[in-house]
Amino acid sequence: MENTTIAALATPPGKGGIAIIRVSGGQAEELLRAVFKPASGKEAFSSHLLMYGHVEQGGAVLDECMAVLMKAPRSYTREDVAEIHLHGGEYVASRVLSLLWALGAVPAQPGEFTKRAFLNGRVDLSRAEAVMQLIEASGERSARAALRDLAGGASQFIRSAQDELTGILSGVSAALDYPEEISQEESAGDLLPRLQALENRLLRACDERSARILERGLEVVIVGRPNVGKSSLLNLLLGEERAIVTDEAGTTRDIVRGSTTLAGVRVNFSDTAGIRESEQKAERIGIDLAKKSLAGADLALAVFDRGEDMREEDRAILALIDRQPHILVLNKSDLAPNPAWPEGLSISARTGEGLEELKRAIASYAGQAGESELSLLRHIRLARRAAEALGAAREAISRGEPLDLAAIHLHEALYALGEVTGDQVTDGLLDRIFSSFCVGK
Ligand SMILES: Nc1nc2c(ncn2[C@@H]2O[C@H](COP(=O)(O)OP(=O)(O)OP(=O)(O)O)[C@@H](O)[C@H]2O)c(=O)[nH]1
Ligand SMILES: [Mg+2]
Repeated sequence: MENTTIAALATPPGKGGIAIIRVSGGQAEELLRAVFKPASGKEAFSSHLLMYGHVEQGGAVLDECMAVLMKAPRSYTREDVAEIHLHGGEYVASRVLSLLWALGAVPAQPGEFTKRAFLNGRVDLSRAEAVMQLIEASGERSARAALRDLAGGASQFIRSAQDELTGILSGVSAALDYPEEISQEESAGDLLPRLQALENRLLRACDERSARILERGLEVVIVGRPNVGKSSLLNLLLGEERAIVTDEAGTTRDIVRGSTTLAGVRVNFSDTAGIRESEQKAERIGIDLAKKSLAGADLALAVFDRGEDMREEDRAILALIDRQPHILVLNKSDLAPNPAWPEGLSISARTGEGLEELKRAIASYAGQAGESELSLLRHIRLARRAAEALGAAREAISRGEPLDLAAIHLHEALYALGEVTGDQVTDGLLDRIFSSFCVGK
């Protein structure tokens, strides 16, 4: 892999102000010199100097552009890197890329620039992943968490756990090597509290729910009997006419989705078919879908028509949502209220009254998303695996088993932590992680 020089469009395809082609590898300078003619010879092709000039093919000018050469190791990949900043059109960019392929560059795989940065030791794995996390960030909170990891947040947390664990392991090795001097009881008395403390520290950082909300958004499903104003509410929350609204019961059948950002967190709404007994095939399927999405949601907005009496169908909804996080939304507050409704949040999907309060209430269900030391699900799963191995080691020691057994569990824990930082990785794992990146990153 070190022998190949990769090239790719680093900016999104399509029309734009500029299109940047990035080249990395041993041939980067040679390729840049072959396609780019600087306007001034002075200091041309000095490292980290932005040059003005033209891209040429066989003497014909393809574009007027800027270019820069960044010599190893002071580059994104730690290899020689060249960037060509073209006018942002698809045609010119693809012509220049074809030219580079013809000269021996190979197309970069998704995430390959960042993968090279990792393999060349410029960033550890958790920081490489933070690059992707930042690109994918959908709101302020996920961006903040990504920046923290990019600055080394997750990696520092894991490294300090690794240090502590290595310390514990050397104590265990000493006890194993000198059984006459250190009795097993003695070392157990010292080990158990340290293991417990480390286990707790790791577990405190394992908030899977928050991490999932940060990565994919808070899943909110809107349910209720027909005609209470679910689709109207979806449209109001999204600020656009996404779902069809009519005064006929049973308008919505398919699930209508839409996302927005509330208090820095991405929220994915699903509007569903009104739940009732129905003879209509399509409507019945819609109702089944509604019940299924309810089961998978982080939060249910149960919508009722405040202007009407509570019906059997409303009671069925209350029973359905009873066991999961929900907000009772009493819609149509612009109409004369029927006083018999339970406590809920009054809102009018027609006038927008109560909307801000509802948004705040929804955002509060995102909990501590982005506040914990680990924010990527992959990291959290590994930290939890490490904590479980520490627990197994503790139990083995408490049962009075030989220390060798505990040592095996401790090595398991160390291995899991190493998978976060990339000290322990397989090619398969790397491929899995970097293939989710975009080409050119
Ligand atoms: N007065 C008043 N009417 C509303 C309000 N919200 C919705 N409506 C009306 O209630 C009717 C039903 O609205 P929808 O949003 O289609 O209701 P739904 O719950 O999605 O209905 P289904 O898709 O059939 O289950 C429409 O005529 C809306 O204009 C409100 O806050 N006040
Ligand atoms: Mg509807």
